[in-house]
Amino acid sequence: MNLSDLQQPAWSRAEFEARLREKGKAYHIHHPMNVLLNGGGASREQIRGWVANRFYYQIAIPVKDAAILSNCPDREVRRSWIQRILDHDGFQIGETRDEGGIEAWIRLGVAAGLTREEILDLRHVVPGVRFAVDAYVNFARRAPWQEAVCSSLTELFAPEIHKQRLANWPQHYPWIEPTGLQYFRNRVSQARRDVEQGLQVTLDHFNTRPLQERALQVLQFKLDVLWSMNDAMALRYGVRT
Ligand code: AHQ
Repeated sequence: MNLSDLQQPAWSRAEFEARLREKGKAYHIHHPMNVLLNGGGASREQIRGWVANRFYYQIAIPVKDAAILSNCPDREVRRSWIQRILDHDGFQIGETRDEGGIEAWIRLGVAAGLTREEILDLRHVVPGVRFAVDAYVNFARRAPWQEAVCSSLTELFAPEIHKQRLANWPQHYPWIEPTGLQYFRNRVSQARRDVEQGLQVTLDHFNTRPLQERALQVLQFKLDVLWSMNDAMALRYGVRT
């Protein structure tokens, strides 16, 4: 950002949203690791390694979202945002029980041939995945809550990646028990709902040109978190990048 940017008028909401969406070009759907996975070329070891490493990201999400809640003084925002923690951790409210996304991810791992124990004890998580995920959680703890909300907008691009898995994995990886893909089915609609709220908060809060430029930087940081996770997994599991 240079001096002239600081004096520029803010982009319209539509222009600002378009620039956020334009960053989808750097989404990890384009990473060679995901291209291999969704193209059907992954080995059992590569699939299992990806699931076991991504588990560390999945268990970090509710911790990250709780950090945002703890920094957010706005009850209306918290009332919606708290749903994300329930989605991942699951809940029992009266007669209504939901196992949650973390449990669904463990079932994905078991469906792919991992044991519950080796998923939960994180033995397969490589340092680069751990550091990228920890950077995301620590960002959410210390950044202004609106910036942490903005960083979740990589999910603008997530429905597509989940739909790709649902479309391609059953034919490419028939050895994965199909019920294991339930997590992806759940996320298509949950991501859409989550992104609606995240986008409105972002478009409302980042309302000057310098703030809008900052929002793009924050989204790029999170895109880099996802990309770095895939770099570390590709290195460990022999995927050429
Ligand atoms: O399963 C994913 C998920 O629950 C979330 C929450 C959200 C956030 O708060 O940052 N991002 C996210 C993502 C999930 N799955 C990833 C994938 O490729 O399966 C995509 C990821 C994202 O786009 O940030």
